[in-house]
Amino acid sequence: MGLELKLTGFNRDSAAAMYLAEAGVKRATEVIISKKDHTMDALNERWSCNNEEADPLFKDIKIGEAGAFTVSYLFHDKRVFYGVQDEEGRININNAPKDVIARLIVYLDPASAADEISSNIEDWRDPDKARQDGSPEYDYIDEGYGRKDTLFDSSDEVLLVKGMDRGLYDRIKGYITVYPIAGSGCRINVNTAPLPVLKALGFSDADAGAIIATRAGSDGLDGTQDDAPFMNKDAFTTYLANAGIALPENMGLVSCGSNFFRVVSKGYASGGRVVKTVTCVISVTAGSILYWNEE
Ligand SMILES: [Ca+2]
Ligand SMILES: [Ca+2]
Repeated sequence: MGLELKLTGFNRDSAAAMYLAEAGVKRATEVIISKKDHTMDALNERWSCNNEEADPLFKDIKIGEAGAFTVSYLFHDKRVFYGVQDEEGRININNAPKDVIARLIVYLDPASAADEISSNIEDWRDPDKARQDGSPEYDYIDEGYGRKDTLFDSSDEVLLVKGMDRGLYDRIKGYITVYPIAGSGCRINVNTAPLPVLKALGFSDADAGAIIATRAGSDGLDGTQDDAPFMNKDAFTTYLANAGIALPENMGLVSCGSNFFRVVSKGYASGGRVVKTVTCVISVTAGSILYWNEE
């Protein structure tokens, strides 16, 4: 009887933690959807890196007696940002050109066979069965499964691709996305993209560093009041010219705003002893949820 009561209590707390996490998703979705104009999205806006002291939105938000939620993410410099992540600060492995993926891999793991692995990623996702030079795509007979020849449904699916191992995947997973899976192509928001993603666009180390230093403002930190984001692609192009930075090979992918955002919301019930996490990816243009995961 005692055990049964305990289990019932645990189930109740689990359900409460899940509802709290969902409340965080609802809050985050409202904040990002209520921003109507996404021609420019920057890291110092309230959806991305909110000032929780002045305007509590995402950090340890208490809901009655049930518990609390927190919507946050670890920025690549290890600071915790309270808000939503820009999915277009990542590289879309479904739509990015092969050379962009190759540059990301070689930057994050210089010892890897980046060219071959990125070719294998392209072979995996494209419908044809031969490379441009006419050579056959890898057949995966030894692995015991077939090559997909269609788009990735999730990032970890890339682990099935020849040459991709857990070590390399762990290095790149924070910089890749599969959303949008089809349709709108690949865009990279230079206001939110971290250094490895700017490198993947074709910028040098020094130029990628200069871009971040410019957008981050005088304190040198992304996501603070003094940030100076690029207002649109023309402004970015003008900045590059004035700074003497050559246009990168993949300039066509550059954008300054985003349509896709990732929410990671944690619900805490029973004094924080029971935690549930909801991760979702939303399209602000379609107003729809592309991905939803509860754990
Ligand atoms: Ca193929
Ligand atoms: Ca700043």
